[in-house]
Amino acid sequence: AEDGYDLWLRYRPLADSAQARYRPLATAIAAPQDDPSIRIAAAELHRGLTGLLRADVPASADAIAPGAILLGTGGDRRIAALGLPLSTLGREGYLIRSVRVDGKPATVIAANSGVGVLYGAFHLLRLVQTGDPIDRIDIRSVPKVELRLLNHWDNLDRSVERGYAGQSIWDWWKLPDITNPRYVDYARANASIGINGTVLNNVNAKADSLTAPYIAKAAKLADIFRPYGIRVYLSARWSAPIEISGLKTADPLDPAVAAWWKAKADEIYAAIPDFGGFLVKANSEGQPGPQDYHRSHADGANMLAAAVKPHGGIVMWRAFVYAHENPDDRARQAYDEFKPLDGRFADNVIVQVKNGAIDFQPREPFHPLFGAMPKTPLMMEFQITKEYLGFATHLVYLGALFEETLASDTFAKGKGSTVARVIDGSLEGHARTGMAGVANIGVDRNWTGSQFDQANWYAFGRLAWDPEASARRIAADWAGMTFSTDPAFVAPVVDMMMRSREAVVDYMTPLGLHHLMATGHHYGPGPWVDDLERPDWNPVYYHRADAQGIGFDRTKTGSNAVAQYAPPVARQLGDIRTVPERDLLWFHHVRWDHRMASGRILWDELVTRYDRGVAEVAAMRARWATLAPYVDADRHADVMRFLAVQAREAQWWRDASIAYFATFARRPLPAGSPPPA
Ligand code: GCW
Repeated sequence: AEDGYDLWLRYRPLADSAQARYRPLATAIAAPQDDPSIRIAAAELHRGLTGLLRADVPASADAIAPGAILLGTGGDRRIAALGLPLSTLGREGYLIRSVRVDGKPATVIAANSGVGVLYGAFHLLRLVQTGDPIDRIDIRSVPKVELRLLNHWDNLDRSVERGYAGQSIWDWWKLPDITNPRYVDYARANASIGINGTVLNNVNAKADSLTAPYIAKAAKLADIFRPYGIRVYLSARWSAPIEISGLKTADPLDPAVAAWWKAKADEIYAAIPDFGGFLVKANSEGQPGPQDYHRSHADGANMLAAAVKPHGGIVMWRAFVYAHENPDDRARQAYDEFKPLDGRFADNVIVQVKNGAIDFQPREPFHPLFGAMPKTPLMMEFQITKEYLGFATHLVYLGALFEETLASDTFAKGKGSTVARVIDGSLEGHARTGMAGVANIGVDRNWTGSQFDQANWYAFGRLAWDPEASARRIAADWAGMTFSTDPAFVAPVVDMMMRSREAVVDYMTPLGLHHLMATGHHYGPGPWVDDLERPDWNPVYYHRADAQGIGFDRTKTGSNAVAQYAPPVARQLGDIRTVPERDLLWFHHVRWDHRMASGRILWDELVTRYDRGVAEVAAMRARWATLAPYVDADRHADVMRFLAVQAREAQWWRDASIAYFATFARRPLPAGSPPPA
């Protein structure tokens, strides 16, 4: 039975006609055996092509038959003889070309490293999986972003913070002696989409993860991942020197503290020579940090950075801070704390910023820090796991969300200063660049808790490689590889995926509403909650509904958070006449009878959007039902069951939200509204 374990690397036989087309173009794999990554590339091609073409496609060191696929780096004699332009590919880029070798037609996959060749092999496989022609090809691909990382919020007891796919795949008790074949499949899947690093443990870190036994466990995983081009990183707990070694302080300017971290870094690098570095959540949500000692984020980050610097390591310092004193607007805090530090971070520090200023909502305007710290490399943090978007049960394609943020224009250096260009370093001239995704992976057979959540892992990797790639194209690749390449299947599924994001916005938090989820777990509606210990945890703090209207005034008359954006953006968002409706209630407190673009008043529009979200899920469900002929019965039924839950819960969101907001608006439902379920 199909259970989704194979992800997008299924390699089931293509249709007979397609097999016949590809077979002469994939007769054998010629690959040198001395590079571990190239050996893996050859093995993957062998496995993939043999499955897809139902023909043995042998891998060997030298034989060049007509139709061979030749792998290698510029160091190989045969590749060198082809005179390919490898010099601009960097370490990870690759070329795939139709060439002639010894007079015979062949396809070459060439790069400057074995990992580059491996990426190219996965690309060639994708072409075959999705039915793209591979005769006369000439592909050049170079990643635009240097660090393409998963962040696992995995705890050492194997629970996963905000994880909805079962326990952590890291079996800490059995490591390092016993390893799971799943670690290899994890590495294959990540390499296939260009992910080159993984932070193994939760940012809410335990000091234990930096002790000798855990370093040995992490080292074992690093050994497994290395030939797949994946480096291991660890989240560091700020107070670890106190907790592990009994130091009196964790003050970053105390020489004993700096010496402790230096020794710790040396110890880690002795076990993991290519250790990537540390990820740090400090002075946020009660975590310890340098501010406990009246030092700045830069003081903290730079001290750690000095410890890993001799080994080539980096520090990723998170800007997700909101803290102790209650600010009048939580959305302002990261900018207020970090912007003044621009230019004060060491050159091996990169500041990791969430896509929006609150917290991974179904929709947030881009974070105002993007474009605002030109002297500091900023990396993106997206959340692949759907903490605020219905966990693993709701079908929401996040490619659309990621793309929307990346395409947003910061106007930091005039028009065209997109978030993507901040992230890829081209806007401000940074070589150090990165994108992190909070992983949605667990021990469930299908890895991500649902079939369609695999698409979010996939899309994250592809967009990290190229932040300007099209989410729609990526969805089409994924759907073709994962289910069926039949256009009668792909077209409606891609359409459904692309619309699914707007659907969840509509039925949970339309028109710029945010943070209305139930307390703690964030599943289901809770807009009425107003009794939590901190005001900025309460949904009422965010929607601010009253008899006059609804929404958070972030303009001059309110918190003025809008002023954190570059002037053209601030002007547009700060003016109720020009703000896009999708962000309206994020920035403005708006009267219930405000006239919307549709001609409806705000209250009616709000209700209409909630209805629209519910209707969209009903349409998704009806559509998926018609696609049964293209999908194996098990996975089809699996998705069907999830959509039934989503349909019910979209109604729950709508009915609960409208009933609650009606107590302020005191207006009838607009004519034609469907009755509550
Ligand atoms: O989204 C919030 C989550 C916390 C998380 C925190 C963070 C890891 O609710 O679970 O903690 O953000 O990103 O640090």
